[in-house]
Amino acid sequence: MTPNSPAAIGFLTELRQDGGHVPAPTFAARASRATWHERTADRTLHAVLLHSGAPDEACARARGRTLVFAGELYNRDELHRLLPPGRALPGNDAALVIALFGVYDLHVFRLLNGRFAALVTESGRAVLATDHAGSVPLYVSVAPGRVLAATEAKALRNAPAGRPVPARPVRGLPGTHQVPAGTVLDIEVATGKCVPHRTWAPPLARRILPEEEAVDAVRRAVERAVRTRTAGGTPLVVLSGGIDSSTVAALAARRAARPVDTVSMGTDEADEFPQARVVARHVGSAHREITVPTTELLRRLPHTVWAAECLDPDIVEYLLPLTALYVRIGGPGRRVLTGYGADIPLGGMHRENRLPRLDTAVCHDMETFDGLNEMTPTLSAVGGHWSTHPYWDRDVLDVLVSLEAGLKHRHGQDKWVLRAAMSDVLPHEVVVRPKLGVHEGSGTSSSFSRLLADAGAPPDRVRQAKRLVVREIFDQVVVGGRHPDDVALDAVVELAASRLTGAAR
Ligand code: IOT
Ligand code: MG
Ligand code: MG
Repeated sequence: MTPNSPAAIGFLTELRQDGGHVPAPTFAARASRATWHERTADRTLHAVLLHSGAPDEACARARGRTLVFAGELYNRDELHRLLPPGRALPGNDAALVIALFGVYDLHVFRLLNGRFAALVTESGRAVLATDHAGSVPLYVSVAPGRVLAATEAKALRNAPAGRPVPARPVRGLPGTHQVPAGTVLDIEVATGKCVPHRTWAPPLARRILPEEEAVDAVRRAVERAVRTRTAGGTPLVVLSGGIDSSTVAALAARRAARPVDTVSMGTDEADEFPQARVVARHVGSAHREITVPTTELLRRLPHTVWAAECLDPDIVEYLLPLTALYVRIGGPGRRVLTGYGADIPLGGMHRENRLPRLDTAVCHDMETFDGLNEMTPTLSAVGGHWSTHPYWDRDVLDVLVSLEAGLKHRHGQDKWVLRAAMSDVLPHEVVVRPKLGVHEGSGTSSSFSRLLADAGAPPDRVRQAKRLVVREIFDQVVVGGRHPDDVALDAVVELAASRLTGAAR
């Protein structure tokens, strides 16, 4: 396994009682592929692994059980302590999980802090699991005697229609469902009967802490999340110069023997280059600036929807500049750290200083993130890179969500607790810099709006037009399996605009 990415970053698995074979899958993630085939008395397991050089390390067998594991763990040390004393420590995450499955059965997934999707199979049974945040999306199609699962919905587009399961249906793919975040599905293969178990839920209660204790808890949790994500290899931090990504860059730089790498994207219309430069200089990173022309940025819309399999136009606007950046990084596969997701538990998007509204926003966002796929590793994998998000580490998220709102907005500042935690690490101007969303700092929202306005979308219906564009692209690249380079974006935009003009009349 390279320190830059986990053994596998995605998979398709087909488990059957009667042989059969996997329909050749389509994936957006760019990685080497390996197939894995296993036949036992009562089943066949066929897997296609998206891997980074050592596919065998993504599969493990023990006591008649097989595990296929895409992603990585961030609490290995804690998990090692659960193994019987004297036992040799498992050499990889798959071996560790299967060893603990032997002890805890499906409850092992309550113990993991990680970024993963997994399948465990044993006689008559398939167990599918997502991490707490569903950050590696997992889709499933179940019929009696057959369970198909994949980390991209489009990989299941040729699956025979499956039966309903207690999970979210995927638009346009009958019988394909997305396994919820923080969930294990325990499936009886013969009947297709499927029982869900929640392994994580966002905290609903709020903790009252003295300022210092809260600041200290946040600092320690984020530090640990950055440390467990940067073991080996030089990380590359996607840096805007805002408090979230600057924190990640600074903490990564503090523990690294060599300077870390940072990269900042902008367009010909807008950038945050001066802000990012201040941070890069301060942390001593090898820094790069990448300017993406707006025409190229907008051309990446189909790639964004292809990678994230997301239907939400706001989320697509956040992910579009990042996708454009990931495909431009080039070179060998990198381990990318982001500050993505910090604004969700801290209420950073809401520019809201009234505490009830702030907590309402946090509750809403923590109830609705599932299925948006904004954390998916496929986004960076279209450029051949592995990405990971320290703020959505399970322990960081538990700390951040549960702080009472008055610690998130305090002394007239948003995200106060995080800013205070960084006050002795980052320059003052960075600590107090007001929030700017990636969709604003890159001019993405405005250029996407202009694209629709130019096509004739009524000014008050631009958001609806964006929704239609995203939906149409989804239907082409996910449901239809088309490559994003083959999407006629102009035609899609015109169609969306004309539908709304027609409706307005
Ligand atoms: P923002 O917080 O500005 O950016 C998210 C991350 O993207 C940053 O931490 C940084 O790592 C990277 N990034 C941003 N701008 C640049 C840039 N110019 N160059 C390089 N890297 C950059 C939207 C937002 O405001 O992004 N994301 C929010 C909210 C998500 C809402 N989701 C939800 N409600 N389910 C976030 O929390 O990240
Ligand atoms: Mg942010
Ligand atoms: Mg920002």
